[in-house]
Amino acid sequence: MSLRFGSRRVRGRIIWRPTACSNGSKTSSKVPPAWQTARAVASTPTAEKVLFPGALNSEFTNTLKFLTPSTNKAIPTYRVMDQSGRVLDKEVGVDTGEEEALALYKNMVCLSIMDLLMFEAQRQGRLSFYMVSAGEEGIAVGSASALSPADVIFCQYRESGVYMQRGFTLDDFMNQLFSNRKDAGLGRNMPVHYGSKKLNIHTISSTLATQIPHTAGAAYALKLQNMQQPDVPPRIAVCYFGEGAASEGDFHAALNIAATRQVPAIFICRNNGYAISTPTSDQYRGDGIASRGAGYGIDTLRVDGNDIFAVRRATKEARRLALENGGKPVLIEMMAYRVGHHSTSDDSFAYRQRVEVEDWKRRDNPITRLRKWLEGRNLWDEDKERELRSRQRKEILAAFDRAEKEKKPAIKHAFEDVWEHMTEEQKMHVEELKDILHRYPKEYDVEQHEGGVASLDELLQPKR
Ligand SMILES: Cc1ncc(C[n+]2csc(CCOP(=O)(O)OP(=O)(O)O)c2C)c(N)n1
Ligand SMILES: [Mg+2]
Repeated sequence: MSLRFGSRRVRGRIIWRPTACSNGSKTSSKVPPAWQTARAVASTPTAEKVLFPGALNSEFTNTLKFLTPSTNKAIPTYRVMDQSGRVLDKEVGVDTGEEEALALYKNMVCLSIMDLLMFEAQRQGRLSFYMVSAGEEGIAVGSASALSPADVIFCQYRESGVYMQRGFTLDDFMNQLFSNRKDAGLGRNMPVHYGSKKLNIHTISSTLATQIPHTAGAAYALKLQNMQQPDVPPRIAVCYFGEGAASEGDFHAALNIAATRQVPAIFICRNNGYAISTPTSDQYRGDGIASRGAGYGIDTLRVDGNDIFAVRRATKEARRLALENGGKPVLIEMMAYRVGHHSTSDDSFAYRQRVEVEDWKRRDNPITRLRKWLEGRNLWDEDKERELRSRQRKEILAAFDRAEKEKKPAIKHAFEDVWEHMTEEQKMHVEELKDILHRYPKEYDVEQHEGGVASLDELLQPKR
């Protein structure tokens, strides 16, 4: 059912309001939400509530009592199955078919094997950098499986499972990790900073939290597009970020504007307990990131990130809410301990005990939890597991070899796609680079780059 939007002009501003549903029923009889009426209210002398635009429906009280959040009960964590893979509410069950559950399981296993192999490859000096998602595979794979391929996604960096679930191939991963000529970014980004126009996933940026306001902006654009194209299925924007990134100002600005503009967006926070070496106890004093949603007037849920069925159902429901009445933002905090090091540049045992990590690994894991569920239905066994792992390993290593053998991108790409035409200053830089490469041939192996040094000459030729 799609909503059509009409508009009326109020004091020079256009206010969008729903006129009629496609099934013909009027929606204008509904009581408008408080934020729509806020600018008109005023307090009367006999009022029992503060009818002030800044604090709607606040009752007067003669009790002097500060809010003390530390005494509140913590926000609950939504689960569908327990640690043994048993479904908690048999009547509600899991809204995932057996084939689909098997596909999700295989993707999580593939991701975890790719992570292990790439981490090792970095240690061997064959890759410059890598980041694993160990323990957080269920969040990425599960949430991505609940979205529409047309939805627009912004990731942080620990969400390779989102790419995998959307169809990013092993070759796509490896070409980016090796920065070879087939890398869509032409070698201009660090490894793991994937992007895919085809899959509607924006390229990852190292600068923490910048993706959060980008999502709010994209969701606003989608809101307008959804209004203008009522016959096209509406889309949402989805943002992934860590609880550490939520300490940046960008997070607060983004959630606030998303709420005031009522944009169709899901903000998925992966709370894994650490921002590199900083534990959550040093990051905030409130009840996680979920408690902040209420402050912005945003529908919020906390979810067990080790439970892929809970992740999927929460994301599906969030998507439905995000498109309700023309759009609104939703915040989901997904809890899953970071069992791996932050990145290959980090040794987490310098700031946390080995036993802490081992405890978490033993306690819970999204892959073993789904495996238990599958085994409970005779859909999986040790032989299938061995066969899957051996096949995935071979496929990953084959893609790795192919990517490692590919030529590097042409050197000229380092200067392109910034200005439409080369600037005089850029031309000077190109000449300087050519000179250095010619003077120190033993220092720079330019032949591994497509076209060698000659590709730089193309930049200096006048464009026809
Ligand atoms: C603006 C900015 N500040 C600092 C950093 C360095 N940095 C990279 S990742 C990271 C921690 C982020 O933690 P979190 O958001 O919880 O994600 P996680 O790594 O736990 O998945 C920091 C501080 C950065 N990349 N950008
Ligand atoms: Mg974190």
